Amino acid sequence: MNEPELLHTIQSPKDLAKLSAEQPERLAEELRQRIITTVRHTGGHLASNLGAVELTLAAHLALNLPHDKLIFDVGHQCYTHKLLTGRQEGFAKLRGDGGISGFPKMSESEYDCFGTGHASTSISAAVGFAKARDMTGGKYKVAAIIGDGALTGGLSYEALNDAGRMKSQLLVILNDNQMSIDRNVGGLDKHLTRLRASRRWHSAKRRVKGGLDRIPVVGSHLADFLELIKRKVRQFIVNGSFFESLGFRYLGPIDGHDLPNLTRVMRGALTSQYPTVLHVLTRKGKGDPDAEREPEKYHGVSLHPAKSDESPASEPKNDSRGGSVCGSAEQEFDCADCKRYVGEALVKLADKHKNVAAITAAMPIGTGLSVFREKYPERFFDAGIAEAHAVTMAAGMAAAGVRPYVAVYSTFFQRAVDFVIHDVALQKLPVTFLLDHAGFVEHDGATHQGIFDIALLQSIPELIILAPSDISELTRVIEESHNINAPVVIRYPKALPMKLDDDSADPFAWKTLREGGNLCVISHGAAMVNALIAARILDARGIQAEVVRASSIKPIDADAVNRIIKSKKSVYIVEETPRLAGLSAILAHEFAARGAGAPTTLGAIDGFPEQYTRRAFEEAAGLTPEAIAEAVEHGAR
Ligand SMILES: Cc1ncc(C[n+]2csc(CCOP(=O)(O)OP(=O)(O)O)c2C)c(N)n1
Repeated sequence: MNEPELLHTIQSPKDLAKLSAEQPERLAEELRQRIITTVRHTGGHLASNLGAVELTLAAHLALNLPHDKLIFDVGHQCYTHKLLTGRQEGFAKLRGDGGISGFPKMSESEYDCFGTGHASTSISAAVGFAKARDMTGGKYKVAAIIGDGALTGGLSYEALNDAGRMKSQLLVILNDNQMSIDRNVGGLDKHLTRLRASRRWHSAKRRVKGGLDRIPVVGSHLADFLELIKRKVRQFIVNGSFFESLGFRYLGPIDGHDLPNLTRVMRGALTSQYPTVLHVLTRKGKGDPDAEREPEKYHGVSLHPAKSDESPASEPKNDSRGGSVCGSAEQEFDCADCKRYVGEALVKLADKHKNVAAITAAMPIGTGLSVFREKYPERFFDAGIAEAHAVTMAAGMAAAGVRPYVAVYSTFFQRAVDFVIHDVALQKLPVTFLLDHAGFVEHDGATHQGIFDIALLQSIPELIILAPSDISELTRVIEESHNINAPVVIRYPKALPMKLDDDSADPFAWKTLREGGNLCVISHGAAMVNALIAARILDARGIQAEVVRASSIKPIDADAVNRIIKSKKSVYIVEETPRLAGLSAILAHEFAARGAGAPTTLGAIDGFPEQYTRRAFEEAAGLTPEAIAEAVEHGAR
């Protein structure tokens, strides 16, 4: 007979107290199954969540939430936490329109005490909570869960360095699965490998000690002797942990899937009145044979439209590998994911030029660079989750005569802006930045939007910003960028149509894709195709609008702007931009400088777009072809 489900009886962490001693392990299995079945339908982060089930459940058993504070890093492993905190219903629509976020979010639940989506923030935030507690006489405990991948991010070290001198409770739970999205990189990973090895030594020692204890008299002496030399031998093997040298207590490593022991040790660790690191070993993808075998492939599972509600998404895709999403354009244009073509274009460039190098920040698959890594391993560099380091390292390489191409997502590039200004642009170094997922980003929600890069970069002198709107143009400007002796940003969305028009010879020249009357629509990037479809809709209504492709955002094409000002009555800019920023802001200024009224922006975004589908986003922003046509027609009247 099947036992009744435990999970549905857990509506808040308080219900965990009602479980018998054996039930938490059954609950862990139910959580794991719920995550597998849901994520296969909704898409989401599979492997990371499966590895963190026991870890999260143990934290819930050991802490008193929401009084105590549990802070996640990246947050992509928070599904168990969401299922235990009253969100089982919303979980069925995870990451979809109207569903819950795939990341912790303060506005979603009192149990999400700190939101996240970008890596390496948890220890800093936890230090903040602990300092606030100590300052205000609070009594709560603070714990951060951080992966070994997120620990490669620089902010983690700044926080560890600060926290090491604290003399109050702060628990850092290191979720070590030896993986970032891909294999983890760097010196700290080597150190963790040594610490992991100490676990094998510990368990061997425990076995020997247990055996000796059972031999009367001689055994206990020998065991004492063993205890005596323990510290020396441990030092020899582990050579002191990095965390201890910073002032932390270090516990572990322990098995992250042995729930009873994990809970016991975590409870103990939380009694420490000093900053403490608990090193927990987990297996990414645990419980799903495919995800265990290929955790990098199953890090994120893309939403594939299931054929029926019963059929799960068949082919899981990496975080960023999902099927192409061109929004409205998909029905009319042949669309594809950009990253594949970016990878191939870079390989071609490297075939031609020996000085070409490719850099990524922990996302070789997500940015399409894995093909480059295979062909040119000695010219490929993974900086870890360290976008700022990737940028300044590229500056150093460029200063030494190499032509580096740095491929990162637009949203993660945000944290490297000072380094772009100070190390690259100021020194006029020819580094090319390839910003993937620029513009609106589906499903991951507010933390992952790529809408801010133009706003953040447009004021930087010397920097060129190119925004191709089809894959043919994208690969061409990558090739062209090698001839440009200046820092260049090439920004592009996850997916684009293959070809909208023949490429212009000059990457800086704006091109008229469709002739029109005295109306003009200027666009770039993912929005371009909807502007074209809108012009066709208008044509059917007897209204002719010119459609201009603004391939270069900085510099703008001054000749094209002068011509448009002279010949057009109304000008519209169609782009995915925050209000008062982007090409719209640049053109408002340029038009005013020439004595013309500012063009009208369609699509300006107020606030942080949530986890919409592309279509829902276009509807909310007024960027569907119909909405664009409507607005232009209205202006024409
Ligand atoms: C600043 C930043 N850069 C890149 C990413 C993309 N990213 C999401 S998860 C991840 C790997 C995280 O590895 P780890 O912390 O070990 O967690 P695991 O998935 O292994 O549990 C990366 C690189 C990000 N979220 N934030």
